[in-house]
Parts: sequence; C-alpha cells; structure tokens
Amino acid sequence: MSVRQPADVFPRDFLFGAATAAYQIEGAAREGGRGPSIWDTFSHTPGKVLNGDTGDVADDHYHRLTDDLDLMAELGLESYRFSIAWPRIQATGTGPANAIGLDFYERLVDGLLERGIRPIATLYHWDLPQALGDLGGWTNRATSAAFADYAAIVGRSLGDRVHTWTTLNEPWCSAFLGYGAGVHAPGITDPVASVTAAHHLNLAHGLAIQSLRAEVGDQARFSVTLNMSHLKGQGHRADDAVRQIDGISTRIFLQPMLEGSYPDDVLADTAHLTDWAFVAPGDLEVIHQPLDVLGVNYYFPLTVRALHTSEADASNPGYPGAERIAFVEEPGPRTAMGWNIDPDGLEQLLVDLRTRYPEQPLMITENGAAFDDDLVDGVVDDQRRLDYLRDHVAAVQRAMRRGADVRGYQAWSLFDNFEWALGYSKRFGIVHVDYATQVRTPKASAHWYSELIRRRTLPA
Ligand code: IFM
Repeated sequence: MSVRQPADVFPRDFLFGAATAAYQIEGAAREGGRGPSIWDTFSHTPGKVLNGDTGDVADDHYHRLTDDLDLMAELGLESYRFSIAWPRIQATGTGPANAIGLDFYERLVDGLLERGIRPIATLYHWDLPQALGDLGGWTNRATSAAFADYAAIVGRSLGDRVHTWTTLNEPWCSAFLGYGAGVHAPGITDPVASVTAAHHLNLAHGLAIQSLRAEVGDQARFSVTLNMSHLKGQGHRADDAVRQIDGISTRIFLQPMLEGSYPDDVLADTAHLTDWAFVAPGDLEVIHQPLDVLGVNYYFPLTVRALHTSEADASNPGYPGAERIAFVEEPGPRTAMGWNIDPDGLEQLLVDLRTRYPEQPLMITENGAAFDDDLVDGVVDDQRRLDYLRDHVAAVQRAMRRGADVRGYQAWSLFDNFEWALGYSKRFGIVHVDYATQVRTPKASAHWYSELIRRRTLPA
C-alpha cells in the first residue's frame, strides 16, 4: 500500500540546498596554480567595482573548506550548488589539467558526499581565463571548443560523484552585461559583440553537454541555468514589449537549447545589428541537447512598455534590438538591490515554462534577496530575507500544484559574498560573513531554512 504525502509536503526527492559561485567566495586568487580570470582583471581595474573590491580573498572558502562543509551539514542542506573556477583547472584556459585545482574540487565533492549533501556543479559562473579573454573571450568561437575540453577534464575526474552538472550560469549576464552594457567583465560595450557572445555561449553549452555525457554517461544529470524574470507589459503594444525583452534575454538561449532554433523575432529584432553569420552549419544541432533539468534563477519581475513614436530611444545596452522598449519602475517592496519583490511572478514563470515545455523538469538554482543586515550580539535577525524565502518557496509549491515539475530549490546564497560590480556592499547570504575576521554566523533565515528542510512543509 503506498503512503500518500499530504499536498503541502515537499516530495522526498525534492532537493533543498544553497548556492554559491567560485569567484564570489573562494579567494586564494593566486594560489594553487590558478591563473587570472577576466573578473580578476576587471575588479582590479579602477572604477569597475564599487569601493575597489576584488575577489582576492572573498570568503576565504578555499582555505576554510572543511569548516564550511561542516556548516552546510549543520544546516541540514540536502544539496550544494557551487561553481568550478576554470582558471584553477586550466590556468590559461587550455592545456593539461592543474592537479592542485582538481584536488580542491575533489575534496569539496567528497566532503559533500561524506555529509550526505548532493553536489550540483556549475562549470562556468563568469570567471573566464584571462588568456582566453585576450583572444576575444566569448566573441571568439574557439572559446566554445576550449570550454568543451575543460568540461571533459572536469567530467573525467568528478563525473561519477556529481549529482547534477550545469554548464553555464546565466549566459545573458555573460553576453549582455559583459559585452553589451560593459558593467561586468570584460567590460565591453558593443551590441554586435554581445549577440556574438550569446551564440558562442550557446555553442559552448551544447559542446560541453556532449563532452560531459561522453565522460560521465548516465551517472549524472545535465542542466544549464538561465536567469529569468516574470515579464509584464504596460501601455500600447504591451505584448510586443514583453515579446522583445523576453526574446533577447531568455528565448535567445532557451529556444536553441530546447528546440534547436533561434527565434525568428529575435533574428528580425537584431537584423540591423548583425546578420548572424557567426552561426555555422550544424551549430544548432550541437546546442540542442536533451536536458535532465533546466535551472531557473529568479529574483524579480520586470515591467516593460513600448515607446511612442514621439519618444527617444531607450538606453538598453543589455538588450540589443530592444531600443524602443522602456523599463517601468513599479511601486512596492524592494530588496537592497532595488529589485521588486514578487513571489507570484515566480509561480507564473514556472507555470509558463511548464506550458511551453511540459516534459522539461525544472530546478530553482538561485533565489534570494540582499538586505542590509545588522549583526547584534552574535545574531542577525533578517526577517525580511526570511519572509522573502518563505514566500518564494510557497510560490514554488503553488506552481507544483499547478503542474510544474520542480525538482529542487537552491537558496542564493549560502554566504554573504562578492556581489560582482557591487563588491561586498550587498549581502545575499543566509549565513553572515564578517569579512575582517571571516567568522560565519547563520542568520535567522538560515535557522528557518534548516527547519523547513527538516519538516519539508511550510508552517501554516
Ligand atoms: O550574485 C549573483 C549570482 O552570481 C548570479 N545570480 C544573481 C546573483 C545576485 O545578483
């Protein structure tokens, strides 16, 4: 006789975990044979990162691995999503593997497994080896091939122990913040370069899945993580405004990956910029690989509107081709990033994905909030983050009741860390990090999250 779980209990195999990324927490930037990445260069360039912050030390996780693993176990995490720093494995992005770098991730993965925590490994969370950056980075097709070689190296050594492999984290940020808006490394502001980079990231994803599958076979699951928003339209031609932003931010990745084609409307919207000659015959077949899981990073909704003919073009360097679309500031509660808080947006996003790709399992690979925390007498009472997490987990549950096949939830982030161009000014962690002493203090949200994982149900 099967025992049915009550509808408000998360399934046993639903993975509750937390996420981080290498450059944001590891530090040890010049140790163990690690080569420089484009983020080392960018953060060391005056004026690029707030307060001149860099990832040189970050959370010093590289040296505190065992204590950090113990903390994850104390919190009861069922999974841990981390990224592998490509320049630790290949200092210049090509050539033989660096044994010291591989050893660090072997110790991380083995340490997770010893504690009963499933490893979810991301191959690329933005720290491209600088030597590849010097050759054009993601505008250079050769970078995609180099990425496949790197994937094979890592797959060969860790493949049998990683639960889920993720190729890229948020390729929109890599392509459009890195090569279009220039606010992320490598800091280039060229719309054509940004669209070219998007294609080479797609190609890298497909090639890496092929390499990983060849090395790992059926022993792991394979995925990619996209940042997605819930889009709302306003004003005249509201649907068109949503369509354009959705196209250049999400469907430019999702459709080639899951359907093997670029959206016609994205090709048309960008036709004045590029003829897409960088797409070679056969590329779309390579990009179109079956995915065991699609990773969803959700933080906020976005409202957009089409400009009237009397209005000047909008300045949207992260959205080439969408020059006639404006972003609308919505009232309502916001996080310290200025992002609107909208759990219903997550529910709707998941339901929409389920409608478009009914067979595709999903996982929330990032969700969380930055707030200005105070550490008082060893306690961080981050009620607003706790509320944010609780309301978004509840939204995931509602989406699951409406048919979305969601396999897990990874809170962003396990630790306060280096928030890219904003340096250490924004704290996303459920664990507070004192950057002067490196003392870790679980916040109220971490205690709440532990309890959720233990009970597997949201308190009424
Ligand atoms: O810190 C980032 C992370 O690296 C990628 N997703 C969004 C987070 C918050 O901005």
